[in-house]
Amino acid sequence: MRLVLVLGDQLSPNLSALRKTDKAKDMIVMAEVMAEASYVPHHPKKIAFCLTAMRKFADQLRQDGWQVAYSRLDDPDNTGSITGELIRRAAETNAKGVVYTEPGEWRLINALADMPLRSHCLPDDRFIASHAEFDDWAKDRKQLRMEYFYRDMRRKTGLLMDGDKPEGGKWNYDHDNRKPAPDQINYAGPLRFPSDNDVLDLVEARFAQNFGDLRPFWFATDAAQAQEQLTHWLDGGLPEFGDFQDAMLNDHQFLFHSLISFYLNAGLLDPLDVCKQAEAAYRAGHAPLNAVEGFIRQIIGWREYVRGIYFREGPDYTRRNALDHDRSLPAMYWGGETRMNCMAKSVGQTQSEAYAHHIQRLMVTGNFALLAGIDPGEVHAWYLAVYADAYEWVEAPNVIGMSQYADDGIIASKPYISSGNYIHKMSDYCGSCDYRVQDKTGPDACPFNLLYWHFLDRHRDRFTGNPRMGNMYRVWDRMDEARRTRVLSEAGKWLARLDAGEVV
Ligand code: FAD
Ligand code: DLZ
Ligand code: SF4
Repeated sequence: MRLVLVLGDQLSPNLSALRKTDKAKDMIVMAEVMAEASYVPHHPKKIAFCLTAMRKFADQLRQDGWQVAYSRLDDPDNTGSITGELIRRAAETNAKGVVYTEPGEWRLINALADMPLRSHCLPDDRFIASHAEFDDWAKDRKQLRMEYFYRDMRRKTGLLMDGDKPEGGKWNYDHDNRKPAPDQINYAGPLRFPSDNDVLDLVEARFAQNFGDLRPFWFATDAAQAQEQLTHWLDGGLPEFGDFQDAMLNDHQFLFHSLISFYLNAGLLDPLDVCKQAEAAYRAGHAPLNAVEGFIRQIIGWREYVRGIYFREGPDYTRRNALDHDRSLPAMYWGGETRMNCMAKSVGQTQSEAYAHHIQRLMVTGNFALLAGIDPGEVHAWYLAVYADAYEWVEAPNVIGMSQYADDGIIASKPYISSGNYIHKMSDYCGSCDYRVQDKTGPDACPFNLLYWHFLDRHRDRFTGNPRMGNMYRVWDRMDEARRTRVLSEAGKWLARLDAGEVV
């Protein structure tokens, strides 16, 4: 008899470890453990989601005829870690060894490899590209641009292909996207599902100090519910997803986003199947090509690409800090007061929902951290904790690479920075902010306006030769010297007030 480990983000009936073992002989081990629930202070909704979905999946496996040894977080014999639970179960059953599917974090990959039990690690093949395929694509390339990888994934899957040509003649329709928010939103947002109150009580008792609201809990927690959410969104959200993908509104947290990343990453939805359903909506004339191509690109392009980078770059990736940023993460990231409405709104919905959409993560909280020079390791730990879809394989490349440029440009060809103008264009945040987005200097100047130039000035040596940034430096250099001095001095003073813990 062998043990078969199933982790909290491996809740897929077609998991390689389940395919390669025998329900008549082998025994599944699933374990709620403090080590996983506390390696960062996860948002309570994230913990509740994971534990509820694990319990339901264990029930489903039992119904399918598997023997499941399931440890609950409050079981008195619980050793507190995945490896501890495997060792305990092996001693109880005399198992010959452990079979598992590769975890999504180096931390756990290394812990399992060091375990004093015979073990067999199988590839996680719930992705379109294997590690070998990605590495093969990446080798000998000077730049690892997602767009080219994505085209290969389109060819490989046949999604939105017209023979060997891209559907509609172009690979990428982003040009038609990125519109500011519409006046009216005719999509009600994600479905809300009933919660497991035993799990909520457990999480409340143990993780009351963690940042984030546990209740109301509304996530899907099994594959059928996740599919319900997907169908609901394909019907109501997909048609306008492309147009308004980058928009942000005070009163609409979800806009036209799919809210399926939690479910995809936990294994409740299969990425290829999701994309096929989106393509079918396009072929049936229900959704336009720019929306469907944009959505499919996020999944078979970005999602696969960041995974490839995480595994290719190795365990030290999360410690990179190419720009030597060392400011501590300000209290406003943990709900502390701020006069910046865009930050307050993005952090506020993170606190209530364990969710913010891509542009809030990239161009508000991420942009601010980069401009203010916050330690990328602290930024990474924050994102890993507060979002219910965060596992290191997908979170770290997005934060360390795309958002903080801490990997020195492996993912981003230039830093994702902007002044307040971009946020103003894409949202209605500035209208209800204490700062004035039009003001470039002065007591009410938008901090993004000041910090944008401060960032460019302090990293001049590194970025001045970047062809995509030449324009920014030319604009800066054309300003008269007195103005430049004033901007830098006000930015420095603003940062000093931030460091002093003032409400800024
Ligand atoms: P939609 O906007 O509806 O997009 C559809 C799907 O595309 C998502 O569900 C997701 O699976 C995929 N996707 C889109 N963009 C990306 C991307 N850049 N990388 C990987 N997949 C993508 N995504 C996570 O799943 N986990 C994270 O921890 C995470 N951290 C992020 C941190 C930063 C700084 C940034 C900029 C992005 C991060 N993302 C992360 C990517 C993206 O923000 C989320 O996938 C998306 O907001 C999830 O919401 P949704 O399901 O409504 O997505
Ligand atoms: C995120 C998470 C949490 C909160 N709790 C558990 C748990 O108790 N047991 C478990 O098996 N997995 C949990 N997870 C998911 C793991 O952290 C995840 O499998 C690894 O980080 C690898 O991606
Ligand atoms: Fe954010 Fe500046 Fe707009 Fe205020 S004015 S919401 S700080 S971009």
